[in-house]
Amino acid sequence: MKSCNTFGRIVLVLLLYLFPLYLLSAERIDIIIPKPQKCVASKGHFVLNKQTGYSSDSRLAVNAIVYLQEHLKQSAGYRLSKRSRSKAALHFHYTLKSVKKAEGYRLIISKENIQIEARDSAGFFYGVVSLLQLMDPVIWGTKRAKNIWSIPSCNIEDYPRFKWRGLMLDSSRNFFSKSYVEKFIDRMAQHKLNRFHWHLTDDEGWRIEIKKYPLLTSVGAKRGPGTKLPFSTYPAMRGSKKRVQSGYYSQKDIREIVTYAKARAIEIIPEIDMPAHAKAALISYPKLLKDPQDKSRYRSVQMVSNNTLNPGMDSTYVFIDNVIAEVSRLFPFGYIHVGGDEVPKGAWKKSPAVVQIMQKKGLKNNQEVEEYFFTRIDKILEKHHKKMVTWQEVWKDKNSLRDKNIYMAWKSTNAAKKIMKTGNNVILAPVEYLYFDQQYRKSKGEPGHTWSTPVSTKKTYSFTPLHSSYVKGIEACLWSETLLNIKIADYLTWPRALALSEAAWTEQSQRQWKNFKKRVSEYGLPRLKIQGIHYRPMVR
Ligand code: TNX
Repeated sequence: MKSCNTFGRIVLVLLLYLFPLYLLSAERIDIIIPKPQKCVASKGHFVLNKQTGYSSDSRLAVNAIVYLQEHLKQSAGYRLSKRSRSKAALHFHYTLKSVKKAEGYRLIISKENIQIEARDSAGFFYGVVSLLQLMDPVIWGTKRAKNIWSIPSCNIEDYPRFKWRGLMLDSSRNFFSKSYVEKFIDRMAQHKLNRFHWHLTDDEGWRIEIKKYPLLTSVGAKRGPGTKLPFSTYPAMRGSKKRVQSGYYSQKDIREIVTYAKARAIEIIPEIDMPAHAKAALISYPKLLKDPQDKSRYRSVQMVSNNTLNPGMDSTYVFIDNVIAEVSRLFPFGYIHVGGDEVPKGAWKKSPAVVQIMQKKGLKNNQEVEEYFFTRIDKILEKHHKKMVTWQEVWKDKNSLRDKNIYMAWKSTNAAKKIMKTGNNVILAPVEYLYFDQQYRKSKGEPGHTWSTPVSTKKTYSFTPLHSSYVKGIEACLWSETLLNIKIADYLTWPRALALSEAAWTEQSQRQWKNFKKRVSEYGLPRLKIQGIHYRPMVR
């Protein structure tokens, strides 16, 4: 008994002594963005070349394999061939045992082989994304770069902190080509962002083809001289008044973009903004959406006049129902964003149709009219088997909207807290951390909006999301009033989106600005550079 005790003590002392040594030898690999939850380096490298074969035991790995092969094809000039498990060095393995969380993966790289384990398609995809990040950054380029790739040995166990890791692009204020939208999506995927919120309609342009209402795009997607949409803000703030800002996505374009995103583990949330921010729709179909007797005159915060759909007329709801029917068929994801932000104060005040509905339904003020409007919109979405995402303005203390809906808290964290208190779900998108349309720092030379505080990369990185089951995730917004070209769009997005990705993916305890900053300058920016992204060079 006594000797056993002594033996035990010796083992304990040895363990205590060896443990720190083990930690020292197991050096971390600080390359990947967003930082994995657990990543331990081991000795040596795996050498990937033309002869390397792969094996897979799951259909769920298909997107991941295609993505890897596309990058190899471009940068190495070959694809890996499929082999039996015993003859392959790169294995894709489905497991519920060692990977416990949705979208999680294990990536084990040794001198002899590489194993990527996951339980779903996103997990396999993220395993490949991490693998690619561990390779020479030229793997992200489009040019043939090298034949042999040396990948450091390591053991990674990873999963996302939030289920919703979003980035919004406003295609209305300034239009972005299909090819830019795809690039935008691909860059999101490279950093494990998984919700592309696509702001498709606003005062300045309707950008999605709706077969039932062709004027939405033949009229509502054209802005500038010679068109019906000459706004105070056209073609966009600070832009030339001579430029015509036109463009929309055909349904074919959209189907292709949805497929493109799906292959990269990204869901798209289309936004049809209503009842305000709807000037383009109103100009295209005034008879359906405007009360002809309405004498109200008002301007939005962005100074656009009379931009709100009339909530007192049945034709408004028929229109929305038909639009949502087409939108629902195009976008398979379970949520549609229906806006709800910034209804101007004076809207509908003098509309007889609204007065009538107020009397009929016992609605006391504009607020209650808005509530009535969204109750009907919620029913329309339910009919089309979709849940609703809206801006925070739609939330009310007591409302009859479905519990599964999600509110985007953009004004402040306090707003999010209030919403959560009533048992409702939120996405955190606070302007002072996550509005990528704001300047990085206050300066005349910096592009971007100035109406809020500047949002430096460091500020975005410092965002500490609330911890609650009602917080479904976080999202950054790239509004496009000042985005006159794609260089500005790139600049305002990167490197802030790197900080976003880590705030959304990595557990708080693993995050540290200094470490992030080092990773960004050593690896993050070179990866953006090789892709020709016009990022902001200073990481501050
Ligand atoms: C507010 S945030 C808006 C947008 C503008 C943005 C400019 C929100 C829900 N609405 O319409 O583009 O500010 O920063």
